[in-house]
Amino acid sequence: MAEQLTLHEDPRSGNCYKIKLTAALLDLPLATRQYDIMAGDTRTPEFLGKINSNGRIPVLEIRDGKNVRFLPESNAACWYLASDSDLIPQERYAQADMLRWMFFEQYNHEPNVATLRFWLTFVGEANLSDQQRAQVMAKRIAGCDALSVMNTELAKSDFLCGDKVTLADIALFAYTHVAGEGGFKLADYPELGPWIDRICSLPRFVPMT
Ligand SMILES: N[C@@H](CCC(=O)N[C@@H](CS)C(=O)NCC(=O)O)C(=O)O
Repeated sequence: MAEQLTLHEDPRSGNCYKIKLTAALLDLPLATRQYDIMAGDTRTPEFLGKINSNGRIPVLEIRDGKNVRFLPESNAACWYLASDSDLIPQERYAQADMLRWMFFEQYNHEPNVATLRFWLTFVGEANLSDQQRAQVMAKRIAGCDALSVMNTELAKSDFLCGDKVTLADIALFAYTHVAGEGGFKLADYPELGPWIDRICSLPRFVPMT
């Protein structure tokens, strides 16, 4: 790629890590610019006006000469980096199946597993608002359901879409391997540990900082 790529990130975020892992596996150079989401760095007028009107990281900055574009949403950024690579299957059904897992990640997994990790590890249980506290049990149940679905499917194949790693695995690995930080017991899902080990063993794998 001729462009220069910069990830606007908070290193504690699994959504940002997905993009760093995708770039690393593909050996793509990726600069980073760091923000502290807990200090409101992504809610400034400058960030909202120029980088992401949705006030969130990750955002992939794609600079091609004078042309600069900002791409928010972790899975869209992973797709951008991985286009034409082996991380996206070419066959029509396989590609749609991979997208199915990426939508599952955003709807069933991340809002539960990642949110509980954020609340318990970074905000702290004692600092939760009453509204957040009231949601913990529902998010725990929904997060366990999502891990259970993955466990069922990973009993059938090494990776989520068959015998090769795809963006589906990267998207779901990001918050699954640190689900313990949200109070989830990974040992309850016996297929997840070996899957995590398979991803950690990939050439050029980088850990989450
Ligand atoms: N669906 C988005 C979620 C982005 C998101 O929730 N980002 C969080 C950090 S992981 C954030 O920037 N929070 C700061 C805020 O909401 O002010 C994605 O996959 O990129």
